[in-house]
Amino acid sequence: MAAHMKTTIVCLTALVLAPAAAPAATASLIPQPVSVEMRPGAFRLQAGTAIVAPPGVAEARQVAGYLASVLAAPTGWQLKVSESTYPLLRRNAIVLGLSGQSPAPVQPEGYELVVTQRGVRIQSPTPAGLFYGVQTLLQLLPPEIESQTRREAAWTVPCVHIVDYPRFAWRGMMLDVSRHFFTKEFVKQYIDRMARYKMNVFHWHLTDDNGWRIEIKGLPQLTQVGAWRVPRLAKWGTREAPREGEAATDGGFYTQDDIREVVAYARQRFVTVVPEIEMPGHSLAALAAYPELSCTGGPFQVNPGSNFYEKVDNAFCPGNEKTFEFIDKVFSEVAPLFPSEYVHIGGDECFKGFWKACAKCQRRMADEHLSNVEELQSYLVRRAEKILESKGKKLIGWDEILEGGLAPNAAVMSWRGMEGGIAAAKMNHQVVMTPTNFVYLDYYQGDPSLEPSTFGRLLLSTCYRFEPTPEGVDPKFILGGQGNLWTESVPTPRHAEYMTWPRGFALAEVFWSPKASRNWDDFASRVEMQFQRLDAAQVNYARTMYDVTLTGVRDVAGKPAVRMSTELTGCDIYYTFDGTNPDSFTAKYSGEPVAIPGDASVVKAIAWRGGRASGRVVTLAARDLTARLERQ
Ligand code: TNX
Repeated sequence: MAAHMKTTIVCLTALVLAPAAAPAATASLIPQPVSVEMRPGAFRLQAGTAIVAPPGVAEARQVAGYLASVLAAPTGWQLKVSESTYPLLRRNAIVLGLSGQSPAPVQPEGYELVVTQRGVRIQSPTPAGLFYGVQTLLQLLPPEIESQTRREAAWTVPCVHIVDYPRFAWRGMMLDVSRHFFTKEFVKQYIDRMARYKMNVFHWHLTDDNGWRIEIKGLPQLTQVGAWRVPRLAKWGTREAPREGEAATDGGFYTQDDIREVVAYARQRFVTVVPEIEMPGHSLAALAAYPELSCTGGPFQVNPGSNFYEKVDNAFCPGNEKTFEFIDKVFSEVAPLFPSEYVHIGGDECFKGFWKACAKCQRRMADEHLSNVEELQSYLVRRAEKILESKGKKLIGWDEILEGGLAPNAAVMSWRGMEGGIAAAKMNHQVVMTPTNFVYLDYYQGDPSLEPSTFGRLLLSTCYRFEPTPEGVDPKFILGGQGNLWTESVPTPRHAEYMTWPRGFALAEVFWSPKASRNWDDFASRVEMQFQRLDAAQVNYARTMYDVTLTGVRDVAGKPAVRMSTELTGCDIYYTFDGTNPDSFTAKYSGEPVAIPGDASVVKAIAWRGGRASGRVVTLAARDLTARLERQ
């Protein structure tokens, strides 16, 4: 690689030494590229700028078309796309080149981007690499480039030489469309946004207790019944169960044409769509449609977010052959819809209590010499693997699939920490790391008193510390990682965006950039620049990194006290205990926990940065803080 790069640099020296105009600007890119060398001057995009694709490669031509269409909305220019071989730069053109034609980094998905005052060149061994080079180029243009409508801006790109390639092959985002349904239009927007940060796997959680979302033509009840539930708004888990005769009006599903449309859209952005069909647990919606596949026989209703777990049977019966006929039918239709080599079968949190009391399950366990219900789940997963393999697919599942013995070729998605992933990798199985404490995008990202109700806690800075490759494991088994957006408490597209960004930025950088280049302060300042882009794109995001976090502690005398912290460095924190709003004239936090005065009913705090209020006032009842303290 090093020698190869040297040749590249020598070849390009003549180009990059274009006459100096302005001093070298800085770039604010996410994910941070492997190497960025800023040069003086800038390239000015104009109505007459040409986009040149290498001849005869449909996917590369399509990348050129993608670039032209993104640029068209904000600039109002329809840049011409042509095919031609240009070994080096062409004046006033953005030239995309596939290597073989000229030097470029050899990593698949890698690219080299050269911007001079004369023109832009992106080269890569693959069309995917060209696409990533295009993303970097877009981020070098002003934020207005993200706008869907015509904007006035100086469309310039600073001169730069970038060499870049990803750290991990699996750079995923998961969206749960069962707990709340999201339209195909939103799903496409979600995929477009993740692709802009060079993520490449969209894990589509299509089925669960609260809705079956994919049309299966041979099993029409799955969507006629399983896609709909009674409408509810209350906090998830506390919702009223369906009333007798109440109409199930809330929900939706994707037709197979919708699925093909989304898959094609993702493919144009080099994103692989991995479908998840949950089994044996988390299957109440399917059982509402086909109750004969359960141990108890039903009838069942699609769950609207009420508390039912362990009280209502929500697992397929592995003692019943009909279950396997069902799985075969579903996969026969699912497999050809998705080009992905993997199909996700879920496998998590299966309550097996009903299996213990089921005669068919007991018979199956005796016949197959299975000594416990975990092995019975493994029996089902192994058969699911065989079915998938007969349709040309590999199986991936949540780490519970390890419990009764791992299916021979299964890949494991580790969510209950990293342990499942470590165990699987040690058995030479492929692993995707998605531990709750680093990647669960449904968790609180700021103080719960300021945020819409959910559970857990995952700060942006914690996401950024995620390290997918554990010590003592051969890295070749770690495919990569993934952010998971579960949607029990995410009812709308705007809120899905709010939960995803900026934590998705942190994960994008963890999955793509060299481990050694991670730098929180630098990342945080790049996040601020990306906010301008999200504003221009009208994508929602959370500004929680500007807020104060309050933690209940005990001071040296054992009295209740409060610790105040911010994720951003360079902040001052101001607070009050008398109910008035804090600002830079009230008490300043020294860094040491402050004792809570005995008669104070409320603590309020705000961070200041650069002479201004940085975020929101956090207000907590003193007794809530003490309660938090008791829980710790
Ligand atoms: C656990 S992660 C689940 C999901 C929930 C999520 C909420 C996993 C495989 N199972 O069903 O939505 O927690 O954070």
